[in-house]
Amino acid sequence: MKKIIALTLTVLMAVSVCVLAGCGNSSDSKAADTKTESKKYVIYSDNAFAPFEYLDTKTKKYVGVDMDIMAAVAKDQGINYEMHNEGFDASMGAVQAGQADGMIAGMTINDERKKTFDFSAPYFEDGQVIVAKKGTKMSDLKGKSVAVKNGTAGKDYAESVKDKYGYTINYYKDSPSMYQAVKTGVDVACFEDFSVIAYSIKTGEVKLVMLNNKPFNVKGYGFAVKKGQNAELLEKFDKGLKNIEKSGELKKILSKYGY
Ligand code: ASN
Repeated sequence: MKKIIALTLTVLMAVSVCVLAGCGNSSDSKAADTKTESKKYVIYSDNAFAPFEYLDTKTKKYVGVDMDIMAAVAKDQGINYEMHNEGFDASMGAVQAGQADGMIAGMTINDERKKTFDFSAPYFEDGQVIVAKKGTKMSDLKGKSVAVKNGTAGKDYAESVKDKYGYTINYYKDSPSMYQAVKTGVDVACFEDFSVIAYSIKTGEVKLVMLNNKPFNVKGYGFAVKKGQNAELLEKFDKGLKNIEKSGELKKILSKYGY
């Protein structure tokens, strides 16, 4: 009996070591496999951030400005890649953990992020706005809670002016969860990138209004890799971006989504 227990324990330990070490064909090993010539880069993105990346319910594929830019740059530079739309905070985590080689997710380039990421040249500019139900005033935020999305520039901004407006903060994993919290009255307002909420308001997807029409903290959006890693990929992205800017393709992509 003792022997059986010992054997079972040995097998279980071997299995868990294998799981921890990523034996077999785990996708984690893909990003680490940098040596091969035809390397397939693993790129992460947000999953509900229209018009930059969102699920096309008809084709069941992720579409949007970022998806098109990545495809166009990859075509121009011969970059072999696979896209994982896992959410914004998850993308930043995957890049930092080395599970992803890069991310394109309407990502705001700022000094804080430059400590841990290297960015491409900017391909778009945007800042944040406060979004609430029609009729809400800024003074209504006092003593209430607001919604932010984990890891975002909107979250950072909300935290920085929290005391000025006197609200508490609830954290959500994606933009639709934030909007829902505001619609149902769990939170009085949320913080979102101007172009993104403007797009969803225009399409009728979100029936909320902006409390400020001029976005705060307007900055560029860039493609990102982990600081000091994947310099070759970043260089290719920048070259490709320049080429699609010159050829007019970037303009075409942006105008396809209303810009
Ligand atoms: N602009 C947002 C940020 O950089 C990106 C996002 O929410 N997908 O924080």
